[in-house]
Amino acid sequence: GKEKWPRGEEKIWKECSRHLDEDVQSITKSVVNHVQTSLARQAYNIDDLGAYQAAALSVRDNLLVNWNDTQLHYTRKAPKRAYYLSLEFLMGRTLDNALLNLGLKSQYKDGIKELGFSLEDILEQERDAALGNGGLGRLAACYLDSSASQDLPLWGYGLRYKYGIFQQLISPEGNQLEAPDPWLDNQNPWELPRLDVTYDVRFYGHAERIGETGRATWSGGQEVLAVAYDVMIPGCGTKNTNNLRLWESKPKRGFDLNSFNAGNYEGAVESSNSAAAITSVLYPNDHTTFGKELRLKQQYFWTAASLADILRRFKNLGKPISEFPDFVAIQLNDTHPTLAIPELMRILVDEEELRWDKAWEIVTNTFFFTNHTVLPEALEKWPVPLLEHLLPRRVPERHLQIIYDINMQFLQAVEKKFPGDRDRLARMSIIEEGVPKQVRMANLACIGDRKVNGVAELHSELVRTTIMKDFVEFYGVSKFANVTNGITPRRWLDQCNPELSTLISKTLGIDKTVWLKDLTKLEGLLAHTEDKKFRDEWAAIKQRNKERLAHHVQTTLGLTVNTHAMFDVQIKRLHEYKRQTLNILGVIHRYLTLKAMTPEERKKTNPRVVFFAGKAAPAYYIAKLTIRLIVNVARVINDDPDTKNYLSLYFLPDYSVSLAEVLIPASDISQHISTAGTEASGTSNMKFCLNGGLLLGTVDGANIEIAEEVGESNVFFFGHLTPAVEDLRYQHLYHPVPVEEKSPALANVLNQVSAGLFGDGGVYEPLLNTIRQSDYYLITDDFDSYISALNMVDEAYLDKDEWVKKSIRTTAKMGKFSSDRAIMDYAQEYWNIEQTPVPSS
Ligand code: NTF
Repeated sequence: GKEKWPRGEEKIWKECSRHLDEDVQSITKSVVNHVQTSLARQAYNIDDLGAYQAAALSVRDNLLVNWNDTQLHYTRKAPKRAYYLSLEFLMGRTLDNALLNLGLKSQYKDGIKELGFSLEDILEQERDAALGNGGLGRLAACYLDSSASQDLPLWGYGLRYKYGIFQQLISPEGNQLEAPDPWLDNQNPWELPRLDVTYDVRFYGHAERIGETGRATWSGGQEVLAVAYDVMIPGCGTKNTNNLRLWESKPKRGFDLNSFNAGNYEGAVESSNSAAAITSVLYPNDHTTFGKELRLKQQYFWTAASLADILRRFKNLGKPISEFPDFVAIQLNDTHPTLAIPELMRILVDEEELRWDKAWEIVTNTFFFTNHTVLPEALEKWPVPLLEHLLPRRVPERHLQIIYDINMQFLQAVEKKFPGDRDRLARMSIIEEGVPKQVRMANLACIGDRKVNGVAELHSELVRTTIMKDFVEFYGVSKFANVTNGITPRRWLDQCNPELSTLISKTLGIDKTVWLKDLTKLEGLLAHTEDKKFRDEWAAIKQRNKERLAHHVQTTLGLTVNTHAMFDVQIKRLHEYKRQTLNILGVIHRYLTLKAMTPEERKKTNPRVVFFAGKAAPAYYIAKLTIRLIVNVARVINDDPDTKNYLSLYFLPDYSVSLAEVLIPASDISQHISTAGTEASGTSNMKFCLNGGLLLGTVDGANIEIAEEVGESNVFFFGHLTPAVEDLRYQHLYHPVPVEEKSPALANVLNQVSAGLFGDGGVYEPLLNTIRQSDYYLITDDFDSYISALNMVDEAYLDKDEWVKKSIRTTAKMGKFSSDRAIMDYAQEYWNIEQTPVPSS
């Protein structure tokens, strides 16, 4: 018979159940309790870090009350669920966010104060969870926040890297150095180890086909254990608390007994090390692929464990396997989890013993795929020999065999629709011919999915007309859609800019949870743009945010920032397509222009402080050289008595989510200046605008939709448009025009760098040559129009009143860019899942 739950008296369980601590007294009590019984410390030896840990554990207890209720509610209601598979979740800090979402911040502030600590100080003790590179990983984090806030039954699945994105240091010469990020060293109060939730994941070994059934068995090789760690994701203004499940790899047995018995002790330990290595580190590449075996192992380990877990949960429902897509939707965040497609085929065919066609129907109704870039170097391809080696080794290799089978059926269908078009078959094939052959993951993802989407209107259109053109012609256009990215207004306004949040609530006359969950309500601010008192408060908050940033720079770098200048910010991964070079060359141009002025003329200019932050992939030479140039230009400019009151420049090391939270609210203008057609969306552009910073950018990614919302008169656009890019690149190659002719101003800047104005010019030659030679990212084409745009920004800033109005209008029109809108779009148009609010008991 069925086991009876609960085992004891239900009444007792209910009576003893934990509830949220809502008053200061019980909060103080629970913090002290954790100091004593979790940390084994006391009033006499507790410092800020200890106080942070105790407070975090106490908040975690509260989160768990909601988390448990949510999971039970989802289990009982058994709605269709969505799963977000992402190799990256760039979460940042948790404590402040959890307090705000639980609505307990002021109580904790008081409680902590009674214990003699300041909440502000202890919040600073938390290390960022930096399990991501940039926009793709932060987007995943925003979507988790929105899924909980919108009561959607969604779980994230990722890897629990022991080391997150590297710590960036800057050497005395201005070079980026990388140090590991041991973020788990102080224990992580936000995760729940689930040592009982484990799966075996097999690598290597061999597969044996079973007669003509199409099935196969797979055995031998290395078995690794996947252990679950759960991270609670609280929603705002709701009980719903979702789950992010991160897998850690462990050796299945302490070590390999066979080697040990054969006297090979080292070999035995090695295999256990190699299991642990799988989740040891996040790959720090952004927009490139390295084809490393360990990365492929990560991808397979993670997709296999996640699918096994999803399948187990589905099976608990007792439904026939054919109903799998009625209860499960899986979103593939980029091509990283694409091996989930052959893996689910393997499970359905080999283990569930379904016919191939039936299995394929399930698979293609389960998966959805988001593409995040059209840059060719970022499109994942795996060498066939690597896949052969990693997954079953002997012929026929199971996953590879499945991929070949999928490909064969697919190409037959293509051939039927476009008879004799061999070039088309070669382009659409999952396998790219060559030495070695490669598996094109984007093709596999597209073929194995229900729907493909890009992340902003322009980008989705480029997906349809460039990288997926053949597939659009084959499947029809309706399979290829758009979901413009979004950001969570909880972290990116309420948390990072509390004063502005308060002013907005006061002005709109509504509780913050209302507009934080329906961001279009911000439009109500428009009615107040003519109110001088409101504008003054708005401007005063910006000023205080600038002072907060200046204070941060003072305490971390020991440098004094002029807070009366315009704050101009570009923060993102260093990449040629993002064109930090255009920015720094523009700064040099400004410097040279100022130098040529008389002191009286300079006084009439608009003082400007330029901030850069961002990491370069460790092997990306040109990006690292750009950092070096920025750092050395900063040294010269900031020291020049002629100009330093009018122009200064800071490179803030070790960019992170937490640093972004200080930088973004302080910006007057931010730069999003990618070559048209290269930045799929961008998401920091939305964050700056939400905080009343204006946007200087190219007609690219989500900049376009931001301008549509706020009106073109409130943004500063420049540069060539996407359709011109290809022709310009062609001209650079076949009809080059010297920089001197194209832009004398730019030529002068380049020459000054070469001549050594910022230290040994020779060092920068490789960087300068990318511009002087093929100039793939069109710096020479856009430079003059960039400089005019900067001048227009200066001019606009002189009219302070009008500037503040623009700032208010910008914030007011950002409703569309809430990640709540985006997640609801996925829920309704893709996953077909429903809001499942947990009743407040
Ligand atoms: C990034 N893509 C894009 O470059 C950004 O424009 C976009 O905002 C984010 O994704 C989120 O959609 C990638 O990081 C990757 F991996 F695809 F190259």
